Amino acid sequence: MLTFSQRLKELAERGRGVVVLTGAGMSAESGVPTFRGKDGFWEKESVEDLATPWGFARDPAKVWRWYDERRRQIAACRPNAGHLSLAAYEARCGDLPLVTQNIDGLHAAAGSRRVLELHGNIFRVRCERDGLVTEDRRTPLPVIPPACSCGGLLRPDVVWFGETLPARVMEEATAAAESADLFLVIGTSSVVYPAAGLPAVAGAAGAWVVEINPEETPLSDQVDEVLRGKAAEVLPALLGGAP
Ligand code: BJW
Repeated sequence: MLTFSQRLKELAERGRGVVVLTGAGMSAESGVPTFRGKDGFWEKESVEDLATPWGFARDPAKVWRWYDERRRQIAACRPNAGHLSLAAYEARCGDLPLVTQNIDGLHAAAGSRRVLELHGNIFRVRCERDGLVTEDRRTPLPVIPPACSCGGLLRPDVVWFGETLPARVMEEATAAAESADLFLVIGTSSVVYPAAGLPAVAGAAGAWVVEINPEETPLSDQVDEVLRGKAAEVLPALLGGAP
């Protein structure tokens, strides 16, 4: 049985200064696999081969086959009750900065309007030669690896290890964390930086920091409150469900 502190209930009810950070666990109940843990990608796949710029330079077709399969899988997924709860809460509050490490687009699909995608989006491609970014939702892609009209190699418009995050998005996420009264950290293992540093930014600026996760993480003993449960169950109970 989940219980919420009085402070959390008041802050959630007030609905001002609420900021959200999500990770792969947010989409787990939609059917999108996570990265770490026993069923996570990194149990069976090599991070170095698939999620680094040097892995892509070595074998773009291998990386693209993996992304093509993930695009196919994600295209079949729908927002879950947690995504829908956040979108409905934003509609009631008027503003809800939603910082996400997820590349699946499910927050926008649920109707969230202020989504800050720290690690890009799997349905965008970027040309390695001219830098042009375009949306491409085709699954499967007709040719692997895909090429730009300029002849350059296309890559997924996502952020791999060793690459910097989009500067403006990171600035906006940091500013949101600094001004938060309530900071909800949902479904992330909190090991990948700089995203994993945002709860500390919010906490240092005075926010009540709450972790929502069925498992313990390195962040668990640094937050003000822990809600041990799944996002699709905890969020409707805390913020209300979708209308
Ligand atoms: C549920 C649930 C349910 C399950 N409900 N919850 C400082 C210190 C140390 C290292 C670094 C540092 N600063 C930078 C680094 C290096 C590196 C890093 O952090 N390394 C650490 C791993 C050690 N960071 C970077 O390289 C970043 N760039 C950067 O910092 O640039 C500056 C720089 C450049 C060069 C040198 C130094 C600095 C870039 C990071 C990019 C991460 N990219 C990926 C792939 C994105 C594209 C794609 O999806 O293909 O992003 S890796 C992967 O991890 C993905 C995720 O967004 C990210 C985080 O994972 P997440 O979301 O936390 O998922 P999981 O699977 O780990 O956890 C799921 C959680 O959900 C679990 O806790 C479950 O319990 C929970 N859960 N079911 C709620 N139903």
